[in-house]
Amino acid sequence: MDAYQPRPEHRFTFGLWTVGNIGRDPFGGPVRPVLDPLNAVRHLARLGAYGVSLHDDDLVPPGTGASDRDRIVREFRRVLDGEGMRVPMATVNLFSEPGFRDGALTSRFPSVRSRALVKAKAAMDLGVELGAEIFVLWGGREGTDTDAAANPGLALQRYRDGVNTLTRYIRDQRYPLKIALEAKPNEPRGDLFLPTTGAMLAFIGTLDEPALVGVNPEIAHEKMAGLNPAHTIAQALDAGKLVHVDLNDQRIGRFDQDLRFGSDDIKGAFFVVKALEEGGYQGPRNFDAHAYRTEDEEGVWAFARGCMRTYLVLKEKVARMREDPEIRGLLAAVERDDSPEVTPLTMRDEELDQLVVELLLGVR
Ligand code: GCO
Ligand code: MN
Ligand code: MN
Repeated sequence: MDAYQPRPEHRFTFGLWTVGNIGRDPFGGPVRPVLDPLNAVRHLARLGAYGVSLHDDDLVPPGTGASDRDRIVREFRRVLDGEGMRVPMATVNLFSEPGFRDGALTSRFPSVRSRALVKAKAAMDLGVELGAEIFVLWGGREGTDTDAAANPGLALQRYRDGVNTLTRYIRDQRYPLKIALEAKPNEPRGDLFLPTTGAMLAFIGTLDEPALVGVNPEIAHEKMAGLNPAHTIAQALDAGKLVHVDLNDQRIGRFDQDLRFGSDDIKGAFFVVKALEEGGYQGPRNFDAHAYRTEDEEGVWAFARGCMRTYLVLKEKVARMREDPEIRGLLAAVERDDSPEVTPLTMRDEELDQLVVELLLGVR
């Protein structure tokens, strides 16, 4: 059997919006046809995924009436069950509607804030109906393009009120949900509020129900902010707040590329997998990325296979790093901190790093 064949126990999930990405960008329209969510589920099941994640609008197009909504959800559940697929995470699109263009939960207009809460609650209902236990909140429009008319302090109070209302709803409905806050430094706004996972972790401490709220770090977003995603993951785990993770890749200094996991920075991806696997993370390994705009549907499935395979290859490398006698020896020397010396005499980082590089290059 192929050692890198994904299986449901690996808990790989894909956003419906990822494999369903139609290749639109700010300079060009769609290049791929719309992918039916039912086909996405069937295909991903065949590739060995555990499930899918979704925005409310990915499954139920905006403007759908109540009876059509119920029919769509019923049909989706039937196909999920038939394929043995799960929906561990649901989220809400609070960024596409024109009314959200200057913020949703943080909008200066009470009517927009109420609309955002109504939409978020309906997305929670949908998620719970599909078995989700994680509700991601990504505030794509919660930010500014200019600070001339902005009041970032007030915006944060509104953000807090919004999340507090949603945790109250979770309690009232007795939903088994946890909210996972996802940070991003910018795009689509010039600046987004709470731009890093670290900022989100601090914000959680100010909420009414911190126990119901954790984080969903995205690799690309941390890299956009110039940060080390493996360290972010370690911090979230240390805080007991790593509820979910969005895996992808990103070249520093670019727009939000949402590249196939490990396609750019293999060493960075390796340390991300190491942080997750050795840090005891139990949640879904969610891919939030999309195929290059050059690709047709075949390319989309090649992209999805690639994300999972690379994760499994790197997971094996993590195990090999743990077992490698030479690496172990060097690590043991470095990690011995009972030395009476004030400063250790040798670090051995050059040797150790070269061994890791050779492991990743496949010559060890
Ligand atoms: C992005 C975001 C989104 C969110 C998703 C969940 O592309 O910048 O990461 O993909 O993760 O919308 O709310
Ligand atoms: Mn994301
Ligand atoms: Mn992203």
